Amino acid sequence: MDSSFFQAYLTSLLLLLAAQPEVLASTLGGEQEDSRSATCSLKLQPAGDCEDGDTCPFQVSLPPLAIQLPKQFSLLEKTLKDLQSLRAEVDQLRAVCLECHPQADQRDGGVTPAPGSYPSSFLKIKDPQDATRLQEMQTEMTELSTSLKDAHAQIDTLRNSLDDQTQVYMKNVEDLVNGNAENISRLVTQLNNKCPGPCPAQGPQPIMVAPRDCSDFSGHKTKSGVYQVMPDLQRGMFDVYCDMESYGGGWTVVQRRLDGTVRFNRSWEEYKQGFGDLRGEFWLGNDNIHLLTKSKDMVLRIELEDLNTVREYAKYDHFYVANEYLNYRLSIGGYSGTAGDAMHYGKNYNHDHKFFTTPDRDNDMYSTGNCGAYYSSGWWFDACMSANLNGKYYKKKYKGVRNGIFWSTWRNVTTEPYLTGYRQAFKSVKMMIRPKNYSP
Ligand SMILES: [Ca+2]
Repeated sequence: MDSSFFQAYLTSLLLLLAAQPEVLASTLGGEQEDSRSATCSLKLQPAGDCEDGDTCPFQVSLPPLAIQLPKQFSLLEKTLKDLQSLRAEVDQLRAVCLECHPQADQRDGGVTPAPGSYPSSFLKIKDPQDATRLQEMQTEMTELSTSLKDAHAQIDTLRNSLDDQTQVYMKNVEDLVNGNAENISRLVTQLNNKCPGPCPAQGPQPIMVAPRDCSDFSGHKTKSGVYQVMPDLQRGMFDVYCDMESYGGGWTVVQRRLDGTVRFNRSWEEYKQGFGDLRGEFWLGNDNIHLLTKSKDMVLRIELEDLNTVREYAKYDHFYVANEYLNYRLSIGGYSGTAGDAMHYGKNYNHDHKFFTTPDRDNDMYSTGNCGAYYSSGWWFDACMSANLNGKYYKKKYKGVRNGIFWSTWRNVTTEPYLTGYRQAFKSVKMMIRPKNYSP
Protein backbone atom coordinates (compact mmCIF):
# COMPACT_ATOMS: atom_id res chain seq x y z
CA MET A 1 0.00 0.00 0.00
CA ASP A 2 2.78 2.38 0.91
CA SER A 3 4.89 1.42 -2.12
CA SER A 4 2.10 2.16 -4.64
CA PHE A 5 1.45 5.46 -2.91
CA PHE A 6 5.12 6.31 -3.05
CA GLN A 7 5.39 5.27 -6.70
CA ALA A 8 2.42 7.53 -7.64
CA TYR A 9 3.98 10.40 -5.81
CA LEU A 10 7.35 9.95 -7.48
CA THR A 11 5.85 9.48 -10.94
CA SER A 12 3.78 12.65 -10.78
CA LEU A 13 6.71 14.61 -9.47
CA LEU A 14 9.02 13.48 -12.25
CA LEU A 15 6.39 14.20 -14.90
CA LEU A 16 6.02 17.71 -13.53
CA LEU A 17 9.73 18.31 -13.56
CA ALA A 18 10.16 16.93 -17.05
CA ALA A 19 7.38 19.18 -18.47
CA GLN A 20 8.25 22.67 -17.00
CA PRO A 21 11.40 22.71 -14.94
CA GLU A 22 11.78 26.53 -14.85
CA VAL A 23 8.06 27.13 -14.07
CA LEU A 24 8.19 24.70 -11.29
CA ALA A 25 11.23 26.37 -9.97
CA SER A 26 9.61 29.85 -10.16
CA THR A 27 6.30 28.62 -8.78
CA LEU A 28 7.94 26.90 -5.94
CA GLY A 29 10.14 29.92 -5.43
CA GLY A 30 8.29 33.25 -5.79
CA GLU A 31 7.31 35.28 -2.84
CA GLN A 32 7.52 32.42 -0.30
CA GLU A 33 10.86 31.21 -1.62
CA ASP A 34 12.86 31.72 1.62
CA SER A 35 10.34 30.18 3.91
CA ARG A 36 9.63 27.30 1.57
CA SER A 37 13.31 26.66 0.88
CA ALA A 38 13.64 25.77 4.54
CA THR A 39 10.91 23.19 4.44
CA CYS A 40 10.93 22.19 0.77
CA SER A 41 14.43 21.63 -0.47
CA LEU A 42 13.52 20.38 -3.98
CA LYS A 43 16.37 21.51 -6.14
CA LEU A 44 17.20 20.84 -9.78
CA GLN A 45 20.67 21.87 -10.77
CA PRO A 46 23.23 20.90 -13.42
CA ALA A 47 25.66 18.22 -12.58
CA GLY A 48 28.72 18.31 -14.68
CA ASP A 49 29.39 19.59 -18.21
CA CYS A 50 26.95 19.24 -21.02
CA GLU A 51 27.80 16.85 -23.75
CA ASP A 52 27.48 17.41 -27.44
CA GLY A 53 24.01 18.46 -28.45
CA ASP A 54 21.51 19.29 -25.82
CA THR A 55 21.98 16.55 -23.24
CA CYS A 56 23.12 17.99 -19.91
CA PRO A 57 23.27 16.09 -16.64
CA PHE A 58 21.01 17.42 -13.82
CA GLN A 59 20.75 16.46 -10.20
CA VAL A 60 17.42 16.42 -8.37
CA SER A 61 17.34 16.85 -4.63
CA LEU A 62 14.08 15.60 -3.20
CA PRO A 63 12.63 17.05 0.01
CA PRO A 64 12.24 14.83 3.06
CA LEU A 65 9.09 12.71 2.81
CA ALA A 66 6.71 12.15 5.73
CA ILE A 67 3.69 9.95 5.14
CA GLN A 68 0.84 9.52 7.59
CA LEU A 69 -0.04 5.79 7.76
CA PRO A 70 -3.09 4.18 9.37
CA LYS A 71 -2.93 2.90 12.97
CA GLN A 72 -2.78 -0.76 11.87
CA PHE A 73 0.76 -0.15 10.65
CA SER A 74 1.98 0.04 14.27
CA LEU A 75 0.52 -3.44 14.84
CA LEU A 76 2.29 -4.59 11.72
CA GLU A 77 5.56 -3.32 13.08
CA LYS A 78 4.97 -5.12 16.36
CA THR A 79 4.10 -8.33 14.52
CA LEU A 80 7.29 -8.03 12.51
CA LYS A 81 9.24 -7.64 15.70
CA ASP A 82 7.52 -10.69 17.19
CA LEU A 83 8.30 -12.66 14.07
CA GLN A 84 11.90 -11.62 14.31
CA SER A 85 12.06 -12.72 17.90
CA LEU A 86 10.30 -16.01 17.09
CA ARG A 87 12.71 -16.74 14.30
CA ALA A 88 15.62 -16.22 16.65
CA GLU A 89 14.11 -18.66 19.13
CA VAL A 90 13.50 -21.24 16.39
CA ASP A 91 17.10 -20.98 15.30
CA GLN A 92 18.21 -21.45 18.87
CA LEU A 93 15.98 -24.51 19.34
CA ARG A 94 17.18 -25.98 16.07
CA ALA A 95 20.73 -25.66 17.26
CA VAL A 96 19.85 -27.40 20.53
CA CYS A 97 18.02 -30.17 18.66
CA LEU A 98 21.00 -30.80 16.44
CA GLU A 99 23.04 -31.27 19.59
CA CYS A 100 20.47 -33.61 21.16
CA HIS A 101 20.07 -35.78 18.05
CA PRO A 102 22.39 -38.71 18.99
CA GLN A 103 20.48 -39.42 22.27
CA ALA A 104 17.13 -39.31 20.50
CA ASP A 105 18.37 -41.95 18.06
CA GLN A 106 19.47 -44.24 20.89
CA ARG A 107 16.17 -44.05 22.74
CA ASP A 108 14.16 -44.64 19.61
CA GLY A 109 16.22 -47.70 18.83
CA GLY A 110 15.46 -49.20 22.27
CA VAL A 111 19.13 -49.30 23.17
CA THR A 112 19.76 -48.80 26.85
CA PRO A 113 23.22 -47.45 27.42
CA ALA A 114 25.31 -49.34 29.94
CA PRO A 115 25.77 -47.68 33.33
CA GLY A 116 28.50 -45.14 33.16
CA SER A 117 28.48 -45.10 29.38
CA TYR A 118 26.10 -42.19 28.88
CA PRO A 119 27.45 -39.50 26.57
CA SER A 120 28.47 -36.36 28.27
CA SER A 121 25.80 -34.39 26.40
CA PHE A 122 23.08 -36.65 27.90
CA LEU A 123 24.27 -35.95 31.43
CA LYS A 124 24.17 -32.24 31.02
CA ILE A 125 22.51 -31.08 34.18
CA LYS A 126 22.16 -27.48 34.96
CA ASP A 127 22.56 -27.80 38.72
CA PRO A 128 26.20 -28.59 39.57
CA GLN A 129 25.13 -30.34 42.80
CA ASP A 130 22.90 -32.71 40.88
CA ALA A 131 25.70 -33.46 38.48
CA THR A 132 28.00 -34.29 41.38
CA ARG A 133 25.38 -36.51 42.98
CA LEU A 134 24.86 -38.31 39.71
CA GLN A 135 28.55 -38.89 39.38
CA GLU A 136 28.65 -40.33 42.90
CA MET A 137 25.76 -42.65 42.14
CA GLN A 138 27.53 -43.85 39.04
CA THR A 139 30.62 -44.58 41.08
CA GLU A 140 28.61 -46.47 43.72
CA MET A 141 26.88 -48.52 41.06
CA THR A 142 30.20 -49.45 39.54
CA GLU A 143 31.55 -50.45 42.96
CA LEU A 144 28.44 -52.55 43.72
CA SER A 145 28.74 -54.30 40.39
CA THR A 146 32.35 -55.14 41.13
CA SER A 147 31.41 -56.44 44.62
CA LEU A 148 28.71 -58.63 43.12
CA LYS A 149 31.17 -60.14 40.68
CA ASP A 150 33.60 -60.82 43.52
CA ALA A 151 30.87 -62.51 45.63
CA HIS A 152 29.91 -64.70 42.69
CA ALA A 153 33.49 -65.77 42.24
CA GLN A 154 33.79 -66.55 45.96
CA ILE A 155 30.63 -68.70 45.86
CA ASP A 156 32.04 -70.66 42.94
CA THR A 157 35.27 -71.18 44.79
CA LEU A 158 33.44 -72.38 47.93
CA ARG A 159 31.29 -74.74 45.89
CA ASN A 160 34.32 -76.29 44.25
CA SER A 161 35.97 -76.61 47.62
CA LEU A 162 32.87 -78.34 49.06
CA ASP A 163 32.81 -80.80 46.18
CA ASP A 164 36.43 -81.61 46.76
CA GLN A 165 35.86 -82.09 50.49
CA THR A 166 32.86 -84.36 49.85
CA GLN A 167 34.92 -86.51 47.53
CA VAL A 168 37.69 -86.71 50.10
CA TYR A 169 35.16 -87.61 52.83
CA MET A 170 33.55 -90.35 50.75
CA LYS A 171 36.98 -91.67 49.87
CA ASN A 172 37.85 -91.80 53.59
CA VAL A 173 34.62 -93.66 54.41
CA GLU A 174 35.26 -96.09 51.59
CA ASP A 175 38.83 -96.66 52.76
CA LEU A 176 37.56 -97.19 56.33
CA VAL A 177 34.99 -99.77 55.23
CA ASN A 178 37.51 -101.52 53.01
CA GLY A 179 40.04 -101.53 55.84
CA ASN A 180 37.55 -103.04 58.29
CA ALA A 181 36.51 -105.64 55.74
CA GLU A 182 40.17 -106.56 55.22
CA ASN A 183 40.71 -106.83 58.97
CA ILE A 184 37.70 -109.12 59.39
CA SER A 185 38.80 -111.21 56.44
CA ARG A 186 42.33 -111.48 57.92
CA LEU A 187 40.94 -112.50 61.34
CA VAL A 188 38.77 -115.17 59.74
CA THR A 189 41.78 -116.50 57.84
CA GLN A 190 43.84 -116.56 61.05
CA LEU A 191 41.09 -118.46 62.88
CA ASN A 192 40.82 -120.95 60.04
CA ASN A 193 44.59 -121.47 60.13
CA LYS A 194 44.44 -122.12 63.88
CA CYS A 195 41.78 -124.79 63.38
CA PRO A 196 42.76 -126.80 60.30
CA GLY A 197 40.68 -129.74 61.56
CA PRO A 198 37.79 -129.98 64.01
CA CYS A 199 38.34 -127.37 66.69
CA PRO A 200 38.76 -128.55 70.28
CA ALA A 201 35.84 -127.88 72.58
CA GLN A 202 37.02 -124.47 73.71
CA GLY A 203 34.77 -121.50 74.13
CA PRO A 204 31.43 -121.33 72.36
CA GLN A 205 30.66 -124.19 70.05
CA PRO A 206 30.44 -123.23 66.36
CA ILE A 207 26.90 -122.93 65.16
CA MET A 208 26.06 -125.68 62.72
CA VAL A 209 23.65 -124.78 59.99
CA ALA A 210 21.04 -127.52 60.00
CA PRO A 211 19.76 -128.85 56.68
CA ARG A 212 16.38 -127.44 55.95
CA ASP A 213 15.35 -130.29 53.68
CA CYS A 214 16.89 -133.27 51.94
CA SER A 215 18.41 -131.16 49.17
CA ASP A 216 20.90 -129.82 51.75
CA PHE A 217 22.37 -133.34 52.04
CA SER A 218 23.23 -133.33 48.38
CA GLY A 219 26.95 -133.90 47.86
CA HIS A 220 27.64 -135.72 51.12
CA LYS A 221 24.65 -138.06 51.42
CA THR A 222 24.26 -140.36 48.47
CA LYS A 223 22.11 -143.04 50.06
CA SER A 224 18.37 -142.69 50.47
CA GLY A 225 17.15 -142.97 54.05
CA VAL A 226 15.83 -141.19 57.11
CA TYR A 227 17.60 -137.92 58.00
CA GLN A 228 16.89 -134.99 60.23
CA VAL A 229 15.97 -131.60 58.83
CA MET A 230 15.01 -128.27 60.34
CA PRO A 231 13.14 -126.03 57.90
CA ASP A 232 12.04 -123.85 60.81
CA LEU A 233 14.02 -123.01 63.98
CA GLN A 234 10.95 -122.91 66.24
CA ARG A 235 9.75 -126.30 65.05
CA GLY A 236 13.19 -127.79 65.53
CA MET A 237 14.57 -130.95 63.96
CA PHE A 238 12.38 -133.76 62.72
CA ASP A 239 12.87 -136.92 60.71
CA VAL A 240 12.18 -137.21 57.04
CA TYR A 241 12.82 -139.81 54.40
CA CYS A 242 15.23 -138.55 51.78
CA ASP A 243 15.31 -139.98 48.31
CA MET A 244 18.92 -139.23 47.34
CA GLU A 245 18.98 -141.47 44.29
CA SER A 246 15.94 -140.85 42.06
CA TYR A 247 16.12 -138.14 39.42
CA GLY A 248 19.16 -136.34 40.85
CA GLY A 249 18.30 -137.00 44.52
CA GLY A 250 17.67 -134.40 47.20
CA TRP A 251 13.98 -135.30 47.43
CA THR A 252 12.07 -135.00 50.69
CA VAL A 253 9.28 -137.60 50.59
CA VAL A 254 5.98 -136.40 52.04
CA GLN A 255 3.82 -139.44 51.29
CA ARG A 256 4.41 -143.09 50.44
CA ARG A 257 2.10 -146.00 49.59
CA LEU A 258 3.64 -149.46 49.16
CA ASP A 259 1.65 -152.33 50.50
CA GLY A 260 -1.40 -151.11 52.39
CA THR A 261 0.00 -151.83 55.83
CA VAL A 262 -0.80 -148.30 56.99
CA ARG A 263 -4.38 -147.08 57.20
CA PHE A 264 -4.96 -143.60 55.70
CA ASN A 265 -8.51 -143.14 56.95
CA ARG A 266 -7.30 -140.79 59.67
CA SER A 267 -8.36 -137.81 61.76
CA TRP A 268 -7.44 -134.13 61.31
CA GLU A 269 -4.96 -134.34 64.15
CA GLU A 270 -3.27 -137.43 62.71
CA TYR A 271 -2.92 -135.77 59.34
CA LYS A 272 -1.61 -132.68 61.14
CA GLN A 273 1.13 -134.58 63.02
CA GLY A 274 1.80 -137.21 60.39
CA PHE A 275 1.55 -140.97 60.71
CA GLY A 276 2.97 -144.26 59.47
CA ASP A 277 6.55 -145.42 59.05
CA LEU A 278 9.06 -143.23 57.22
CA ARG A 279 10.75 -146.34 55.84
CA GLY A 280 7.43 -147.75 54.66
CA GLU A 281 4.05 -146.09 54.20
CA PHE A 282 3.47 -142.71 55.80
CA TRP A 283 2.10 -139.19 55.70
CA LEU A 284 4.79 -136.69 56.75
CA GLY A 285 2.27 -134.41 58.47
CA ASN A 286 0.59 -131.24 57.34
CA ASP A 287 2.56 -129.01 59.73
CA ASN A 288 5.86 -130.40 58.46
CA ILE A 289 4.79 -130.12 54.84
CA HIS A 290 3.78 -126.50 55.49
CA LEU A 291 7.18 -125.65 57.00
CA LEU A 292 9.08 -127.38 54.20
CA THR A 293 7.15 -125.65 51.45
CA LYS A 294 7.32 -122.32 53.31
CA SER A 295 11.10 -122.52 53.68
CA LYS A 296 11.82 -122.66 49.94
CA ASP A 297 9.96 -122.67 46.66
CA MET A 298 9.30 -126.36 46.12
CA VAL A 299 8.44 -128.57 43.21
CA LEU A 300 6.32 -131.70 43.72
CA ARG A 301 6.95 -134.97 41.93
CA ILE A 302 4.32 -137.73 42.07
CA GLU A 303 5.32 -141.28 41.12
CA LEU A 304 2.51 -143.70 40.32
CA GLU A 305 2.56 -147.41 39.46
CA ASP A 306 -0.54 -149.43 38.76
CA LEU A 307 -1.16 -153.16 39.25
CA ASN A 308 0.11 -153.77 35.74
CA THR A 309 3.46 -152.17 36.74
CA VAL A 310 2.76 -149.22 34.50
CA ARG A 311 4.71 -146.25 35.85
CA GLU A 312 3.93 -142.64 35.19
CA TYR A 313 4.76 -139.37 36.89
CA ALA A 314 3.30 -135.91 37.35
CA LYS A 315 5.52 -132.96 38.22
CA TYR A 316 4.33 -129.57 39.51
CA ASP A 317 6.73 -126.63 39.51
CA HIS A 318 4.77 -124.94 42.28
CA PHE A 319 3.65 -126.66 45.46
CA TYR A 320 2.78 -124.93 48.73
CA VAL A 321 0.66 -125.95 51.72
CA ALA A 322 -0.53 -123.17 54.03
CA ASN A 323 -0.61 -123.41 57.82
CA GLU A 324 -3.37 -124.92 59.98
CA TYR A 325 -5.14 -121.56 60.44
CA LEU A 326 -5.72 -121.63 56.68
CA ASN A 327 -6.75 -125.31 56.84
CA TYR A 328 -3.57 -126.31 55.02
CA ARG A 329 -4.80 -124.72 51.83
CA LEU A 330 -3.09 -126.13 48.74
CA SER A 331 -1.37 -124.12 45.99
CA ILE A 332 -0.28 -126.27 43.08
CA GLY A 333 0.56 -125.54 39.45
CA GLY A 334 3.04 -125.83 36.59
CA TYR A 335 2.28 -129.39 35.56
CA SER A 336 4.52 -131.56 33.42
CA GLY A 337 4.81 -135.34 33.16
CA THR A 338 3.17 -138.47 31.78
CA ALA A 339 0.39 -139.24 34.26
CA GLY A 340 -1.74 -136.25 33.32
CA ASP A 341 -2.78 -133.22 35.37
CA ALA A 342 -5.41 -134.84 37.57
CA MET A 343 -5.08 -132.06 40.16
CA HIS A 344 -6.69 -129.68 37.63
CA TYR A 345 -9.15 -131.98 35.90
CA GLY A 346 -11.72 -129.36 35.05
CA LYS A 347 -13.90 -126.57 36.36
CA ASN A 348 -15.76 -128.84 38.79
CA TYR A 349 -12.75 -130.90 39.79
CA ASN A 350 -9.84 -128.70 40.69
CA HIS A 351 -7.76 -129.31 43.80
CA ASP A 352 -5.74 -126.11 43.52
CA HIS A 353 -6.58 -123.53 46.24
CA LYS A 354 -8.67 -126.10 48.18
CA PHE A 355 -8.59 -126.68 51.94
CA PHE A 356 -7.61 -129.94 53.59
CA THR A 357 -10.49 -132.17 54.64
CA THR A 358 -10.43 -135.23 56.86
CA PRO A 359 -13.35 -137.54 57.81
CA ASP A 360 -13.68 -135.54 61.03
CA ARG A 361 -13.12 -132.05 59.54
CA ASP A 362 -15.15 -130.95 56.57
CA ASN A 363 -13.54 -128.10 54.62
CA ASP A 364 -14.52 -129.33 51.16
CA MET A 365 -16.72 -127.79 48.47
CA TYR A 366 -19.36 -130.52 48.69
CA SER A 367 -22.16 -128.83 50.59
CA THR A 368 -24.26 -131.84 51.59
CA GLY A 369 -21.53 -134.15 52.84
CA ASN A 370 -17.90 -134.78 53.80
CA CYS A 371 -15.78 -135.94 50.89
CA GLY A 372 -13.09 -137.17 53.31
CA ALA A 373 -15.56 -139.39 55.10
CA TYR A 374 -17.12 -140.64 51.88
CA TYR A 375 -13.76 -141.52 50.31
CA SER A 376 -12.01 -142.63 53.52
CA SER A 377 -9.22 -140.10 53.18
CA GLY A 378 -7.63 -136.84 54.18
CA TRP A 379 -7.11 -134.66 51.06
CA TRP A 380 -7.59 -131.23 49.47
CA PHE A 381 -11.07 -132.16 48.28
CA ASP A 382 -13.10 -130.11 45.86
CA ALA A 383 -16.66 -131.47 45.45
CA CYS A 384 -15.26 -133.96 45.55
CA MET A 385 -12.25 -135.15 43.53
CA SER A 386 -10.31 -135.93 40.40
CA ALA A 387 -7.34 -137.14 42.44
CA ASN A 388 -7.06 -138.81 45.85
CA LEU A 389 -3.71 -140.35 46.68
CA ASN A 390 -4.67 -141.03 50.32
CA GLY A 391 -7.54 -143.36 49.48
CA LYS A 392 -7.76 -146.97 50.49
CA TYR A 393 -5.03 -149.28 49.34
CA TYR A 394 -6.47 -152.00 47.18
CA LYS A 395 -4.24 -154.85 46.20
CA LYS A 396 -6.46 -155.56 43.22
CA LYS A 397 -9.17 -153.88 41.18
CA TYR A 398 -12.33 -153.22 43.12
CA LYS A 399 -16.03 -152.42 42.66
CA GLY A 400 -18.39 -150.00 44.38
CA VAL A 401 -17.47 -146.59 45.82
CA ARG A 402 -14.35 -145.26 44.19
CA ASN A 403 -12.56 -144.80 47.52
CA GLY A 404 -9.23 -146.29 46.48
CA ILE A 405 -6.10 -144.40 45.42
CA PHE A 406 -7.32 -142.40 42.47
CA TRP A 407 -5.75 -140.43 39.61
CA SER A 408 -8.41 -139.44 37.12
CA THR A 409 -6.10 -138.90 34.13
CA TRP A 410 -4.65 -142.39 34.32
CA ARG A 411 -5.08 -144.48 31.20
CA ASN A 412 -8.57 -146.07 30.82
CA VAL A 413 -9.45 -145.07 34.38
CA THR A 414 -12.76 -143.46 33.45
CA THR A 415 -13.97 -145.97 30.89
CA GLU A 416 -12.88 -149.16 32.58
CA PRO A 417 -15.63 -149.31 35.24
CA TYR A 418 -18.28 -149.05 32.56
CA LEU A 419 -16.67 -151.84 30.56
CA THR A 420 -15.65 -154.23 33.31
CA GLY A 421 -17.36 -152.94 36.48
CA TYR A 422 -13.96 -152.77 38.17
CA ARG A 423 -12.04 -149.69 39.26
CA GLN A 424 -8.35 -148.95 38.79
CA ALA A 425 -6.04 -149.64 41.76
CA PHE A 426 -2.42 -148.55 42.27
CA LYS A 427 0.47 -150.60 43.52
CA SER A 428 2.59 -147.75 44.71
CA VAL A 429 2.49 -143.99 45.16
CA LYS A 430 5.21 -141.54 46.15
CA MET A 431 4.90 -137.80 46.68
CA MET A 432 8.21 -135.93 47.11
CA ILE A 433 9.37 -132.32 47.07
CA ARG A 434 12.62 -130.53 46.24
CA PRO A 435 13.64 -126.87 46.01
CA LYS A 436 12.84 -125.38 42.67
CA ASN A 437 16.38 -124.08 42.16
CA TYR A 438 17.97 -127.41 43.12
CA SER A 439 20.99 -128.57 41.16
CA PRO A 440 22.54 -131.91 42.10
CA1 LIG B 1 -18.67 -130.69 52.71
